[in-house]
Amino acid sequence: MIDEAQRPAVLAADDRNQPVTPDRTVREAAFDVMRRFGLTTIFGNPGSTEIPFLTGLPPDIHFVLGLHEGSVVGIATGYAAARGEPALVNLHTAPGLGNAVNAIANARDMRVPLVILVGQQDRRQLAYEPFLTGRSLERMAGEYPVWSTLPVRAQDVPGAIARAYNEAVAQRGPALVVVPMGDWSEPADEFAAGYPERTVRTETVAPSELGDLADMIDRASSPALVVGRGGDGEGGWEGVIALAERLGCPVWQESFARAAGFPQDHPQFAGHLPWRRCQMRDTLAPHDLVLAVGTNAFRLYLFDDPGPMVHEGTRVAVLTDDPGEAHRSPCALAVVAPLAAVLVALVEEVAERTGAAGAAAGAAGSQPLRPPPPPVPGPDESLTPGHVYAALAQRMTHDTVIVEETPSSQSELYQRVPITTPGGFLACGNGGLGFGVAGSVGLRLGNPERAVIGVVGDGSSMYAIQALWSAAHYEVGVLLLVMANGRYAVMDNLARAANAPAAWPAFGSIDIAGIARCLGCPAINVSTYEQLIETFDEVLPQLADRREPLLVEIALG
Ligand SMILES: Cc1ncc(C[n+]2csc(CCOP(=O)(O)OP(=O)(O)O)c2C)c(N)n1
Ligand SMILES: [Mg+2]
Repeated sequence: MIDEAQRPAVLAADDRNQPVTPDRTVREAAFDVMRRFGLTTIFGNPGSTEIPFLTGLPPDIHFVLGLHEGSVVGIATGYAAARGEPALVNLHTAPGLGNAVNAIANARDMRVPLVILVGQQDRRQLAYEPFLTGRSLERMAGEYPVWSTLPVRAQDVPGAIARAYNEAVAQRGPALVVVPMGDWSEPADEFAAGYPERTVRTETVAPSELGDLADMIDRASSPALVVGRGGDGEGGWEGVIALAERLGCPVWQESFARAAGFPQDHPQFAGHLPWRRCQMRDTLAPHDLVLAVGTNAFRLYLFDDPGPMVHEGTRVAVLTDDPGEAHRSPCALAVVAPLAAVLVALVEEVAERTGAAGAAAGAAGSQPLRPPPPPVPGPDESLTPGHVYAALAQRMTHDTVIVEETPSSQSELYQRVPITTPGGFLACGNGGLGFGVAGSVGLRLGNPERAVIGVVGDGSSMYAIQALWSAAHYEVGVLLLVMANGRYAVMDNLARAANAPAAWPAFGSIDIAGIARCLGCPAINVSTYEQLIETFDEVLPQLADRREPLLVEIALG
């Protein structure tokens, strides 16, 4: 595949064989790299070390302000996920990068590509450690960036940005370039760090490479699939559907889903795999082969059991585009390959199962998944998450994107709101709260045609609440449903399970709709079933066309 982002923006003036004008600066050369790679929107929060870069921007370079760096990177992550290509972030030396580290970690675990420029003091006085010096900024985010550099000299900055783009694409994650502030005004050097004019990334798979996996599948009497992040997207869905239907087998979504890998209204969809090992083992026990597609085998959470993830009679294979996912999976066979292509090839290689075997395998997954809607609450009864999700599922449009960050009612959301289109679900990758609000804003910004609903806990909403200002300012028509139970319910549940009183109080009095309004974001409070239905009926049909955000704070019992 040729990187499409690199095609249209190839400028004759930037041809590397052309002589550069002598007064061209590093900054101008960097802008040309940004144009070439489609990085013309900068998500950032500025400081004095960014003045030389961010003042007097050319008209084709746009800036999106976030009021905290966690929000900046969260918005950029949503934007990049919506567009399927890297987004550009600019952060302010140690304070900015420090505030952004968890969001960077999350982008890495969501496998979303970002190019992150981090400001730094001027090289000419760094030895004196002046105010705002960042120490080893290229290492501050630890192992989370997929690639990180402080260019050897100013003239290498444009090439480093190109390299960061390519590393972010190839390794699917955030790549980081530290840029000392004086570098931008240095003269460019056309023979400094270079990069390929175009990059071809092979996306093909030879059927002969799939013989062992196809044999394993054909020899299995009752195979099953567990799908993850990597299967999301048109190609992935088509491939997984074709494979599942050829095998007539059940398909589970991995636990703590980051993205949906299979249509959740498909008759072979079996639900979300439990994360507890004993439940995982028992769930998968009827299957002599489980193939993890687009994820590792398997995503765990708290350590609850020292035993294996599957019973002795269940073999495991992994098919993923991420070498790390393959290499950490205890399995009989791992295949690392571009997912859409490998699925097309694999479907051709495995025998079609018809009749009893296929039907039986399919039936194993077809337990009743969707509970009936809860009864309408009486006049003195409070709303529950079930009311909200049942009403939402009945009314949201088919291709709505749901962003989930609602810890105590996550499983109820999974049960009641089936995801039926590729790209229709996103959640944070590393368990860190904050992506819910910021990511929803970025997703909608990156795909203004598609309805985006962030379903977030009231506690969760506070971790990146400033993103609402960006949504209002940049006219981002995202809907946020805040599940307001006045506390960290999931933490309270864990404390109860530990049989000990929680150290943390409830926070019932936070007026989240009020905070939203203070940030310029329209907001309403809902506390009755009638208000809920009225709001949904008014807002949901028009959601894809909205040009301003809306936060709905839903009071729950
Ligand atoms: C950045 C960050 N800090 C703390 C946590 C730990 N944590 C996980 S869930 C949770 C509470 C979430 O509360 P809320 O959003 O209100 O959801 P509820 O449990 O009430 O449904 C906390 C604090 C985390 N995951 N991420
Ligand atoms: Mg809560």
